[in-house]
Amino acid sequence: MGAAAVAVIRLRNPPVNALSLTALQALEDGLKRADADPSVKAVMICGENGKFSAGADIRGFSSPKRHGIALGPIISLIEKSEKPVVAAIEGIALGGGLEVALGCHYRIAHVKARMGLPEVTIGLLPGAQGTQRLPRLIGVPAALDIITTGRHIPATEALKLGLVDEVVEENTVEAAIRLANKVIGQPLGPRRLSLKPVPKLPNMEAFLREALVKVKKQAHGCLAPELCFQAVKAATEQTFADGVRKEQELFNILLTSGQAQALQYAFFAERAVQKWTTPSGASWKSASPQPIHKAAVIGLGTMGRGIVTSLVKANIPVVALEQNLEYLNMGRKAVMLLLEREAMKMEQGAQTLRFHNPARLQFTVDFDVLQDVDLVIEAVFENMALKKEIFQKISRICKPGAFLCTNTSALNIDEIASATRCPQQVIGTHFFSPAHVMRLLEIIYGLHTSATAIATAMQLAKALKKVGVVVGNCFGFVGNRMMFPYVQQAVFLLEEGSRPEAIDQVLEDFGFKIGPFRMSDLAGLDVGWRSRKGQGLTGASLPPGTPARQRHGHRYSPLPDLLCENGRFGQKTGKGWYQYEKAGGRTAKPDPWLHNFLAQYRDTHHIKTRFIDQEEILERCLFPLMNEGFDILAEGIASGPEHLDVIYINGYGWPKHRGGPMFHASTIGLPRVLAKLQKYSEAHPDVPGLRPSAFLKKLVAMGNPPLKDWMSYLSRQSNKL
Ligand code: 3H9
Repeated sequence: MGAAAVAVIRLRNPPVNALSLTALQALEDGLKRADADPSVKAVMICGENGKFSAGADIRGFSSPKRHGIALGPIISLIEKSEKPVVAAIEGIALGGGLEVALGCHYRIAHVKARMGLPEVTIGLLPGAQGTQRLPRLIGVPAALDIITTGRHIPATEALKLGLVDEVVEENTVEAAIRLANKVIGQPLGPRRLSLKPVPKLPNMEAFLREALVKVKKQAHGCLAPELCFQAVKAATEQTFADGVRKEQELFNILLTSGQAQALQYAFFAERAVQKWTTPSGASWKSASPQPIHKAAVIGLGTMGRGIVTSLVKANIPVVALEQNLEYLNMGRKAVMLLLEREAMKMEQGAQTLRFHNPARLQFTVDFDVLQDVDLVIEAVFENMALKKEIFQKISRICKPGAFLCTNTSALNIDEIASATRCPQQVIGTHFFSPAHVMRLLEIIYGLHTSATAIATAMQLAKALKKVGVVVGNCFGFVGNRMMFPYVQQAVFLLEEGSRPEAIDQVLEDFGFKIGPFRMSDLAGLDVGWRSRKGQGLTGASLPPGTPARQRHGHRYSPLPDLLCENGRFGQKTGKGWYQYEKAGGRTAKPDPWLHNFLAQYRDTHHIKTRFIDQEEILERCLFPLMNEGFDILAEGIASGPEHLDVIYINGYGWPKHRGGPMFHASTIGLPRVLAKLQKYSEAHPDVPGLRPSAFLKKLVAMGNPPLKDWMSYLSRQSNKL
């Protein structure tokens, strides 16, 4: 605390000044001392290290000695102070941090500061009176938006909304002290938000009704947004004190809902995967990334276009290369369109100029232009021979030390690297479509990939505002490998009597943004068909006499192949597992043709149709996906269950409030997952994906340990070998 008329209280708990029990205690002590000291005429609260505060300590919510709830009374204490209290917001003021600032009588923010109430994203609501103060300060529509989305508000927007009183470009703390000195002696009543009425709207009821519909629609089964809504609604109907009681009641429901645990697990999982390691001992600790001053993308199909857009948005100069002028011009047009759309979404429309700067985005058909780039991302279609040809070429042309990345969803990184003179520079970077939107980047190291290449790819992910997850090299890597048995089961369920719309509905009710059949129609059935033809599972290379529903002694469903033979490729042809209004249409409608086709198919193959209930649909689809995950962990393809979960949440539309497939398995309980897999496997002995993983069995035998301990059982096992 300073000796002058203005007492300074500095929140200090590195790295983000989270409001731990100790930090809260220090805040309370500081306030009481300032109050008791007659020489103190005003108080200024700021954060250490250029950050106000990231809010309550999230780890505290899962500890048995939960303390977060104590923040509310401290904020009341701030507001009740007879001496003016000014918040100096630098860096971030999030969650409980912003709630502290809302308790202050004045708020000054640095122009680069960001504010928000992101509790909803970790399954909670602002539980320190924020749902009652914010609507009083900025009105119900803006408060509802901030609280139900959790988005971060830049200081300039905060000023427009009236969330802060002033924005400064220079020293925020000094400006706050100046303001504190200025307001000494002025009446504080009008500055106490709890005493203000919530600004009225002419049509409040109708507004709230519509807002609720919107909030529910976007929640996909997540509870927190709706309860955030209820808390704000309470502010419009009740006194401040009653509203606070309602807020606490709703907060406690969320805290014990299970969804908050899942979302908080996902928050920490996303951070844990940044600390990557490989079985050979390479790790984030010892490896340093190389700077990427210039990158190149080869192939301007759907993936390449998205990747170029992503690089330009990250302000990395890019060379975009195609095999001929016709494809180049098509690619250029598409990229420009994407960039214009992105520029419109961004704050400053002027960004467009930067996108069009030819020195930063160059289109070419000349491989020699790649001589000076630091990193190349090859994004041609999935064909090993073509990829090898390209890698051989670029390893000759690019400067030594350039990183050679391949965007593949399944192909062997080592085989691609074998075509080069520098396999240590080769790495897989699996983007997800649309690549400028989807957050996941699966980063695949091969046998020879250097630790520097991995660190550089991780750094690239960060620059592109994506989550990089480092995984080993196997067919389909982590994401698609776990997806195969899921999709396979969905099709088997159709054979046995279900319908695409029934299966999609169950998985969408579970929380997936889109069910497997709608997804397949969107992605195009022809993609998998081409791959299966390549693998000799269907088409001309299938040996004569192969049974229709069996391959290599295992159950196989030819249904997707038959749909393709009928020209049903999904949305692009207007027909797939569903029918659409036209080719390229997006509204899926159940198709009587398909139902009829399925009935005939079952007759032909003497399959007795049976009713399949929701529980079986869910378990048959999800349990084999998790089962594959246990195999992946046992093989060392990923270094922990968090990796699989981060991949599924960010790349496959897995509902975040269910924490990811491995977290979900842990909440169901591994003994139950195992028992169900055993049951289904006995009923379908010809389906290897249903056979329980040895690692899953081991974990059950070891007494179903918590997820954070799973990997220790694996290392003990391998140590013994
Ligand atoms: C709340 O406030 C409830 C209230 O309403 C009151 C209820 C009564 N707690 O992300 P980073 C750690 S709920 C504990 O890598 P960045 C993080 O794990 C809270 N730890 O950096 C990491 O640790 P490590 C509402 C936290 O610069 C390190 O700090 N607030 C917390 O990319 C650095 O983090 C939120 O939801 C925390 N609150 O991003 C804000 N925050 O180094 C959550 C961070 O060991 N936080 N850590 O891996 C964020 O959104 C980002 O961390 C932030 C910084 C934007 C702050």
